[in-house]
Amino acid sequence: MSRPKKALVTGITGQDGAYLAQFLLRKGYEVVGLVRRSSSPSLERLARLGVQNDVKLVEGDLGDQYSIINAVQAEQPAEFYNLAAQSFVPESWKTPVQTGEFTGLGVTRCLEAIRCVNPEIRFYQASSSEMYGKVLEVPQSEETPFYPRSPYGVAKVYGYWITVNYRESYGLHSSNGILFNHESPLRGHEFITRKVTSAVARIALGLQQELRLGNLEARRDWGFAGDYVEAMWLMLQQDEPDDFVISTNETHTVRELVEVAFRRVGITDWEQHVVIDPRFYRPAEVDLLIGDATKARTRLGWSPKVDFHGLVEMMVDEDIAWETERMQLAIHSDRLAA
Ligand code: NDP
Ligand code: GDR
Repeated sequence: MSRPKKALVTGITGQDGAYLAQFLLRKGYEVVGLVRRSSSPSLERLARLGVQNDVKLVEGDLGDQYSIINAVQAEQPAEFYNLAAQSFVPESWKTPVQTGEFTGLGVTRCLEAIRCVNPEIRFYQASSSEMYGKVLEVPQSEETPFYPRSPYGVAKVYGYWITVNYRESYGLHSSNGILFNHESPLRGHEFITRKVTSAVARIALGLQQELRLGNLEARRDWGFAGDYVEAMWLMLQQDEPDDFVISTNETHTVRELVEVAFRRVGITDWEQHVVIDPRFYRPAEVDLLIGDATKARTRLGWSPKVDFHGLVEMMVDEDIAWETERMQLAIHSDRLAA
């Protein structure tokens, strides 16, 4: 019997890492996750998908070349998915150097590890629609020039080109997925979708009164993370490496997101709960992101399954269930303490 394929995944504790681990395990892969040293690594997302005991974790940091070489040398994966990054755009204005270090240079460290240890390992880089920034074309495709608008976007442009460069310089099978925003019940609470759906759940349950937001007119092309990890895998199954836009080809405003989320819990006068707070505006905004994923559809046979309304409603429903469970646990522990 042949040995299962092995994949090394950086960023496995993040949203996409958890969904990709689950996806690869279902395909029969051995999954190894690179995690940075911490007194208690957060395995919460892997646990919520029920796969925390099925992945092997190895220590490593995108800031440390040696640790990545060590992990690749020890594990000898067939595929390497680089999902790790400082991924929150506003944070990148506060920590531009660190963002460049991990989100940008970290990609070179991964590629160098592959080049030194085994150039046959296939590589996926988590590139981003933020590279289009002040968009030069609508919708954005693989041919659209980049114009990043944040230190994060600038670092991702570097990561994109170094991935192309190692493909052209050393013949590596290295591909960029240019992914537009993708969300899920496992999304970090600082990102707009989860910030809205968790607040809506708490407001519906009487646990919170107001929701403070920034620019309601910003537009994004939002998809479901569970759909997008399949596209990552498909890219590495192609004979030739290449770059692909992954998106839903629909755009919605933050205002629509807020309306759909509140409507799900029966609240129509949502303006009563929303406070516009200048703290959540950005120094430079990305206004109109909408992807054209024709190449992925035709060449990879990929298409998204969950639409915008389905996504927002799934997230609100899970946040209601989550908050309800937390309330019940609190009541239960109060009873025990009494
Ligand atoms: P998350 O923010 O949820 O996860 C980021 C992951 O990176 C975490 O596991 C984090 O580990 C890890 N990480 C951060 N810094 C380091 C480091 N120095 N060394 C090792 N690991 C590190 O991101 P997502 O899952 O949403 O996104 C995955 C990737 O896709 C990111 O590169 C992101 O920039 C990119 N992307 C995301 C999109 C989206 O809409 N979600 C769209 C386009 C691109 P820890 O738990 O230790 O913090
Ligand atoms: P983004 O995601 O910057 O697109 O990056 P985010 O959800 O943070 O912002 C989307 C849009 O919502 C507007 N907005 C707010 N955003 C946040 N976070 N908080 C608010 O209160 C708020 N009010 C309005 C923002 O101005 C913005 O226009 C995500 C990350 O996952 C990146 O890593 C990834 O590369 C890109 O998506 C594609």
